[in-house]
Amino acid sequence: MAGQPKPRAEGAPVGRRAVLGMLGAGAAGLAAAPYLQRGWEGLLGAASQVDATGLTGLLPNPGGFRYYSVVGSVPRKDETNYALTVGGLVTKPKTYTLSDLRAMPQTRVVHDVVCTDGWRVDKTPFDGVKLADILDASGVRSPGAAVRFTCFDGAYTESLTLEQARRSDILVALNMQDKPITHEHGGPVRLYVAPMYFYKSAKWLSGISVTDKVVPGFWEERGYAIDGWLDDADRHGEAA
Ligand SMILES: Nc1nc2c(c(=O)[nH]1)N[C@H]1C(S)=C(S)[C@@H](COP(=O)(O)O)O[C@H]1N2
Ligand SMILES: [Mo]
Repeated sequence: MAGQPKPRAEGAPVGRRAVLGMLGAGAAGLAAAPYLQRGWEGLLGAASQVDATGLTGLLPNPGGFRYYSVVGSVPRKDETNYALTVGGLVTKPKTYTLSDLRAMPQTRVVHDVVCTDGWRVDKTPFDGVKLADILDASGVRSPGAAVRFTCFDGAYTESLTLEQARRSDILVALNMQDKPITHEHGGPVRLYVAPMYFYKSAKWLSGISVTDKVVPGFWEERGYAIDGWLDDADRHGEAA
């Protein structure tokens, strides 16, 4: 004879098994939604976006980052196949491999990472090549006034004015927290725009194109501000 399921007392703590079940169901429910499909970070990325309990924050998720992607899967790139193309309104279009970028002078920027969703990671070190150096190497030509970034996820885009792009706290970043940027964080190469909200920092960077005016990026076409300045940013100077 089948026993009656026992009603759970109101306010009783949700068991560990139930929490794991919810996380599993949440991740499975995201099958058609944007998330990364591989690895622990990918699973956390998926779970954290459907987790109303906040309990994914208790799983080992070092440093408090959330993992975002607007597409379901992104090709992996490494030293054998990574390429960054620089073109548009420049005199010398160029393509950089990962080792080309590693051989250039490296700059370190330490700043707080802040997402518009409300999470932040204070004093995060990034290292890489100054975007300004890459623009100088290709020579911006008239009427170049803005920079557009594309990503090898095939969907995300970002943009900056040329004046912003020449700041010394904006990097074509290779390292984050003193380690090569992982695939989940947009590696091997992502943009890091220290004085602005993290949505400006395009992951999986594949292209830099100088344009005559600012072309709104992925989120900016969906309502985000084109200028993503953080509250403490010195808008005309350098790193705050
Ligand atoms: N290609 C790409 N870049 C992106 C995004 C994205 O979905 N795709 N999300 C942006 C947003 S909103 C944030 S907060 C950060 C998240 O970076 P993380 O996944 O390394 O934490 O990446 C930004 N760059
Ligand atoms: Mo974000």
